[in-house]
Amino acid sequence: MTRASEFAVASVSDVHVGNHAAAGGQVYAGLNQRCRDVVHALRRAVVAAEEAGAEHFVVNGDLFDTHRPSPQVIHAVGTVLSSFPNYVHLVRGNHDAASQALDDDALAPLGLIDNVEVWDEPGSAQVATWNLLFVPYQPGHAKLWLPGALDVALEGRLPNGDRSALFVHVGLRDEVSGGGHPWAREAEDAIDVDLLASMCASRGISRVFAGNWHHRRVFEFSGVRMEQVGTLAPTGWDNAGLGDAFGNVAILHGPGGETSSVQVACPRFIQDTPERVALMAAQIRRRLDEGCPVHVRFIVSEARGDTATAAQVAADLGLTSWRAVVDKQEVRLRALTAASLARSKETIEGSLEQYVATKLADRPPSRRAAVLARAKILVAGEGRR
Ligand SMILES: [Mn+2]
Repeated sequence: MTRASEFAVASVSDVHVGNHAAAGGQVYAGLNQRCRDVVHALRRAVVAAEEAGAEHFVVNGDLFDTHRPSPQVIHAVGTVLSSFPNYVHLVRGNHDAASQALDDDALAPLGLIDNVEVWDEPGSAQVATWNLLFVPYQPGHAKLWLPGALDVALEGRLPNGDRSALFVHVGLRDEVSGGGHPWAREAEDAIDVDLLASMCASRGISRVFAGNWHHRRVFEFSGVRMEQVGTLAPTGWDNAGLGDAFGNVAILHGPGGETSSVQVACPRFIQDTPERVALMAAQIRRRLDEGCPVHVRFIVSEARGDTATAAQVAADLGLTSWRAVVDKQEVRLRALTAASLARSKETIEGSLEQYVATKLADRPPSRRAAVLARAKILVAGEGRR
């Protein structure tokens, strides 16, 4: 692929490298299979960046899943990043950070690598006539702290830098993102895209690449193009799907500011009934062929009698990572029915016994027992009606 660009900046987001327990697979040298798969996705992204001629490779936060990854995990990530021939910028995300203190994060050891810069406070770098602004995660309402952070980042810009691109760890919100859930509307770690656009436009920032929320989205307002880059490696069944929302390497081309996108193979998660998974077979095969590990959780049900179907579909697709779980709805109903049966039986029989014992206190025990037995039959009959 040839491009007319003089330079390029590649960025990825929310890699969440770590030894995730679910579908973790076999551990070797401190990394489980799922962790190795994610490191592999990162390696593909670095190679794609290099092939696109990128001079800078940026991670827009949450490179790691926790602030205390094991030394083996840090080493694996460091090996990949140090293989990039140019500059690497690591913007601190909420998952990377232990506290707001400088160097109190999982990224700090990687900052010791020659070509790697860690941004745990706002700052900038230059490539030709572009200012690259880096703004890490901060707690509190993004709309309150972001303007100040942008101004701090802009303080270091070159006088001849006439255009700016922002790399930040903050969710980009419109009425669709977050599925319109109330939590998304209230989330402090996200900002309304129209508000962000006006903040950027007034500061000469025309391109935004953001981490934090995991589904890729692109917005444009007031000449400001804003990309929620999306997770490079879905973190589990919360990020289920086979589409293009994940595995994205976003590329900014200079000097004009054009953008493009490269998709790399990354782990994929699917959760659905065997019947519906079977309908996705062609798409699943395509992802498997690309090198995506595909993890499937079949939702099976006694009522539908599709437990055997799950095994059949898994075998047909040649899946190596799958399991069947009983439909939560069915489990809940079964549990509720059992609990209410147990409860009503206990309470009704208990109160009958108490009632008979009180009312017939002066009668012989044999008489009380006979009345109680008769009452129980009547109540049970009543219940069966
Ligand atoms: Mn994240």
